[in-house]
Amino acid sequence: MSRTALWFRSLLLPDGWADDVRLVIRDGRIETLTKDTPAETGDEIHEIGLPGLPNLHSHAFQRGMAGLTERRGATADSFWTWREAMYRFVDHMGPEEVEAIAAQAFLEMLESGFTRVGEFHYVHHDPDGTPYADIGELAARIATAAGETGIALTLLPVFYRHAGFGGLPAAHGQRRFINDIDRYGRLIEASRKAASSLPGAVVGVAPHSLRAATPEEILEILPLANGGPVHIHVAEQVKEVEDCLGWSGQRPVELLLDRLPVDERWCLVHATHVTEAESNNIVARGAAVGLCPITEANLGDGLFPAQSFMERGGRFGVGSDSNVLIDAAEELRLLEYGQRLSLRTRNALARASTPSVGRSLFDAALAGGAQALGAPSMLAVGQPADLVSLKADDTALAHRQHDRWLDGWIFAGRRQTVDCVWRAGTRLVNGGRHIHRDAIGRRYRQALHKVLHQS
Ligand code: NGQ
Ligand code: ZN
Repeated sequence: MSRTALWFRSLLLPDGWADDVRLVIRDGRIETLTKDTPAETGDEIHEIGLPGLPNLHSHAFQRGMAGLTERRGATADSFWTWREAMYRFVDHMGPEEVEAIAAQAFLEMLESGFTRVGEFHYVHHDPDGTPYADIGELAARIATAAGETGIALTLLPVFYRHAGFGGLPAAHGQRRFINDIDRYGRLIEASRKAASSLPGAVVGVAPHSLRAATPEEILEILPLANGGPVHIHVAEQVKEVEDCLGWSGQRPVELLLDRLPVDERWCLVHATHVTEAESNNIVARGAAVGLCPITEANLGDGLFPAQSFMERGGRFGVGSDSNVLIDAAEELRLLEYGQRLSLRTRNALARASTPSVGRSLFDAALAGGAQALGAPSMLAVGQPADLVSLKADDTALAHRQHDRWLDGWIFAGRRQTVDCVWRAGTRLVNGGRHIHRDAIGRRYRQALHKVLHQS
């Protein structure tokens, strides 16, 4: 039984900011939460506390190729040429490398203020496409990396079978991803086993996209979710919308909502290219949209109409997706800036009830991310103590208070504004540094050497 007490001068609770808050944490959960109370001897004292943010969409291994594709190629560069480069990177990773790169990505997520990751995990087989002796070998590596860093995990093993709409046969570059429905069932089982040693781990199902899985196949795998989350990439690229129209006469989101039982268990990742009607229908179903602003900008996807979606009560969270840059505050900042640039307005994503853009974005990403990852993310008695503290002496926060701290962190701060991060009551980040930063960083460099130079 472990017991610690934290005291915050100000803490953001589900019903707003509270001052002089004392939390007693037992076995990772908040046992008591008392407002307006002085610190007691032995309490850890902090100034500004927030709930940890969920990162609802990641492909951890892509951290290893961050920055390597920012070079003009022989033909016009696009999402699709980036994807070819990504497939070449995938060819050279073994289980050790998958684990080492994931650990580095998860560590950086924690350092930036994320306390749970939704890992959309689709590299399953060995480099020639043969399943490992244990079908869940690489899923287990992801779980191990999460355990090493301490981040909470929602593991989303991906069902991937085809190269394009209408069940096209998979391509050579996709051989490590491919499963039929039976083998996917075994993968889910193995993933549940791998995640079972991690406190608070959640397992969901993830048909990769309507390109990689047919609606019939998705219907068949849905029961494997067992009430857990269902994630899918959808309508990210214009070509994807055109190909879907050509194949089915419907747009991807239209088809998804028409043919599949999309509800609040679902997370529609990207949903970039939606009509107003599609956007309204997502709201009506209560599904979350998974926005990944840094990656969507990096890959030239386009902009999701977030302002109108939010105004109608749409739910969304943020994800670091390709992990080209890992920064919780910057995802929120870029989400807002995309809307400002396209709508030529300011303060696009502030709710009427909450003038602060930072607070509105943070609240929305907290609630939407928690829904999408199948795990509550709030500071209340009985809940896991997943917390972030900000550096009160950071110049971006000077002479500010409460919601203005969030505006300061998101719009005027940087990753170093984050001070400490706790997951289930364990302090994993201290002064902005993860407790295992050096060892995990060393192993990451060795793994990259192998992936990039020894194959
Ligand atoms: C992925 N990433 O699975 O890593 C995808 C690219 C695809 C993003 N969509 C591959 N950002 O969609 O086919
Ligand atoms: Zn993705």
